[in-house]
Amino acid sequence: VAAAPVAAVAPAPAVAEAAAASRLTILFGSQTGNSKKAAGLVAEAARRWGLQPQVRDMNDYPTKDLKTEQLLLVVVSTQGEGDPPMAAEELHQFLLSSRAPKLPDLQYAVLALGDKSYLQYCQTGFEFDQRLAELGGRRLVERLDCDVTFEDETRQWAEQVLTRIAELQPAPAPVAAGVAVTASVGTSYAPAVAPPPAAVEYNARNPFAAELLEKIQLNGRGSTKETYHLEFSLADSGLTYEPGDALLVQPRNRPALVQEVLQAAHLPEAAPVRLEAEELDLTTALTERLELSVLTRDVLERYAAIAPQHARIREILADKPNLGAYLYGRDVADLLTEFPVELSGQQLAAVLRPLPARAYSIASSLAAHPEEVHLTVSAVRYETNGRAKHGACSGYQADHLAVGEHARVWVDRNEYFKLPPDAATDIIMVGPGTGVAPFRAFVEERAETGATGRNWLLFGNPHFTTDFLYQTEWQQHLKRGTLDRLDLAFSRDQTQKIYVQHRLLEQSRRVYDQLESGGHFYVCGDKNRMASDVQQALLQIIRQESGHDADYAAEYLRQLKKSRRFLEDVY
Ligand code: 2AM
Repeated sequence: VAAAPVAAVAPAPAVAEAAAASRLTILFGSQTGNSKKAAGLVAEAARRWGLQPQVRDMNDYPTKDLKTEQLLLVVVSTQGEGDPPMAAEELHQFLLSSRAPKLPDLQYAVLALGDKSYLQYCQTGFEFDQRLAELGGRRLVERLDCDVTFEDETRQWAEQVLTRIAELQPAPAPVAAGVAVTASVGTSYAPAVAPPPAAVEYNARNPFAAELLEKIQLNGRGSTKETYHLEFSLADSGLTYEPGDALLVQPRNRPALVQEVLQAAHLPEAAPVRLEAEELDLTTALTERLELSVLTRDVLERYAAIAPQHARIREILADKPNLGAYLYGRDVADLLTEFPVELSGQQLAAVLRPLPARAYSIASSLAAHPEEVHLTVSAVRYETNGRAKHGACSGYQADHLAVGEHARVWVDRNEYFKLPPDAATDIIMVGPGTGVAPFRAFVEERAETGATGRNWLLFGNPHFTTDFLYQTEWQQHLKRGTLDRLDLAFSRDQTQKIYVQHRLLEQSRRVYDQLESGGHFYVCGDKNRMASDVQQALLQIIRQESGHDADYAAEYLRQLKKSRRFLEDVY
């Protein structure tokens, strides 16, 4: 696509001078690439305003550069319950420490990406925003907290920021159009061209209807786990992906839950509602469009506003330390039952949040399965408040989506969780439970492309007999030499728990040797316990095998992360 011509305006000399003094930096901290993408959108807007922003990755940003910034736009996501992305860890830590410099000359704004289903939604962006102000920085505009769909909001926010930046600069003398502009800030006062039309792609507004070709229960009878292997067709979509990417699946709420919500709200199925200028009946809205199976703080806040008689809701919201515990395991039907109010279908729809798609690490390689995408999905089921609960999207795929039916999907690139660029590089893959999914894709891809690097997988699950996911495939890869080593940790096959990190520690020397010779190390799966335990094991291995102390090991791991040889896809 050719770049549209920019009707640029040359700066008046005085302005050009002022402008040359101020640089615009867009600094992003990204885990999967979304913040990088958002930073790119902001940069694109800035260029349309005639600016030449520097787009920089926090991962490679020397902390000493902070002092030199004058106009800084921070774009950062939050991982899980309030953690910065790996690439932002160092800058974040530095900024929050007492070593951080005063920043009296800084003007800044923060764009925070997050996921509203977590309580600590956009926490990292919040912390950057607070701390930059504490250090003397002045906010250009209020921080924007974006949920998983961020593109439109990001573009709007960028316009707001750029308008503000333009206001801060003295007005230029009007000059003839057509002159190329190379100065930075304050040289142009309106977007020169309209945003280019986005390339045709599948996304939340334009999902691809993928036919389910196959659904197989991977666990044996009597297992505590319920894991499905799903194969979707991408035929005629043009959709592509790489190992390490994720597939977004748009769930539908289960009919039983929709009925429970309707009953708890005393509303008729056909009550009319408007959602984004669209007329729907309430049943359709509750099934297709609105989140029912998890309760989030924003929903509780809006509900409190229409239920003033329930002072208890306001107490719950005010009790910050216990809010998470209250929300956990509750759904919209629980809320409506616990705090009944009289409301219309439209009011209910306005209280609820949009039903977001869920991301699954892709379990297949396109090279091995042309025009298909495979997932490994664990059905989430539990009981709280005396009611059976089901994960919205895992339940949809496990119980409702039948072979031959279509699910709405699109691909979410994970820019960093990728195979090494050099096919000769050794890889260690730690993937217990459904964390094994992307490694099936990795090994398939490497087998198809004839990569020569060694592939080592560490897998764990409760029991060998019922939970050895993709057992025959791994055995075939071992036989063919496309898998060099497979270490298994069946945690409950003996009285003492054995986990993947124990297997790593048993192979301490081998792990260290592979890292020393340039190998990559991947972890996928449970974030809260497994991933941190695996990191601890790795630190112990580095200490033990190098003969150095804990500081050395920490620095070694830090360097692995910086060079993106230690990579996580954890949830
Ligand atoms: P457990 O449930 O028997 O404790 C996939 O869920 C596998 O990861 C299971 O075998 C589970 O063991 C295991 N697991 C649980 N906690 C873990 C941890 N902290 N580190 C590594 N594996 C863990």
